[in-house]
Amino acid sequence: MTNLPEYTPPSVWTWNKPNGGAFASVNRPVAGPTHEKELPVGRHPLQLYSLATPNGQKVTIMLEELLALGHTGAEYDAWLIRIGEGEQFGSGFVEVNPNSKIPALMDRSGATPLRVFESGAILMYLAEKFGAFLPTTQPARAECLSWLFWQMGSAPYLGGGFGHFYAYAPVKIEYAIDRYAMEVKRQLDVLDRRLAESEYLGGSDYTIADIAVFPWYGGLVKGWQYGAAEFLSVHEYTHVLRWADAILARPAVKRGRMVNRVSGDLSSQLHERHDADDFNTKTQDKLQAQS
Ligand SMILES: N[C@@H](CCC(=O)N[C@@H](CS)C(=O)NCC(=O)O)C(=O)O
Repeated sequence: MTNLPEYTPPSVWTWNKPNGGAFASVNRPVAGPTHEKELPVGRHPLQLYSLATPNGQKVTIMLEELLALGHTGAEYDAWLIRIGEGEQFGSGFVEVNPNSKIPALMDRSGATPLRVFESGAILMYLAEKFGAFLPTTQPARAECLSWLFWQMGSAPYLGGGFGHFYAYAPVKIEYAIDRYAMEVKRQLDVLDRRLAESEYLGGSDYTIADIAVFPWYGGLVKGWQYGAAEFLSVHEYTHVLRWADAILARPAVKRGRMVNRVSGDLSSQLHERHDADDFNTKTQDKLQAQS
């Protein structure tokens, strides 16, 4: 081990300097809003405030899947929250998610608007509301929820651990990258063994467990995350790749991945989604050609 930085923690931590990390300008050690800003409200029953990160994609994929099944009550407005610019700290957003992280959902279909935050809670809420993508009988329900909650507990090691230290930290720390690369490879092996014996994570049916895990671990094996495909030898996880390709072939998944996307090919970026036809007319390539 050669490159451990020298640091002796003081007896009490204080926040006195920007740390140089990729998100230093928005990270703070306190919660709550930084500024007054009401959230926009569109015409549909569901109002989503999000960005097409893996956590954001889970919800847009789910909503597009529900619409594809014919659940018109799942029509939604997807508003863009630019987390790099601190929009998650606006007062309106904090009222929907006191944790100031995307995705956040308001269901305005009832007499009283209802908020849901945390992507796993949003997936469960929508699955129960529409009776889809979550088995109602055991043992399938328990298996589906086990993998859903596996994702919620595991992905922070991938994003906040591996991704942060491999791609975003201002210094490459061998100890941190080793620790999280080992854990992420172990997680990929967990998934690979499960998907060797089962078509989908919950069993023979596609469920919210797959919808939650795909944007993170499917994205990793497809080489979309952190430029780390070669470093993590993702080609070894053949069953995860087979599963990721099957999910990616779903039209609703293709649409869900485009919503609130602000990077990549212009034709894949639908900054806001207010109507099913927006996929044909409001992607950035089309909007820029008109202006
Ligand atoms: N456990 C949360 C995690 C949400 C999360 O970490 N969102 C990130 C984007 S992927 C975010 O909003 N970050 C902004 C910030 O940390 O200030 C969930 O699954 O909804």
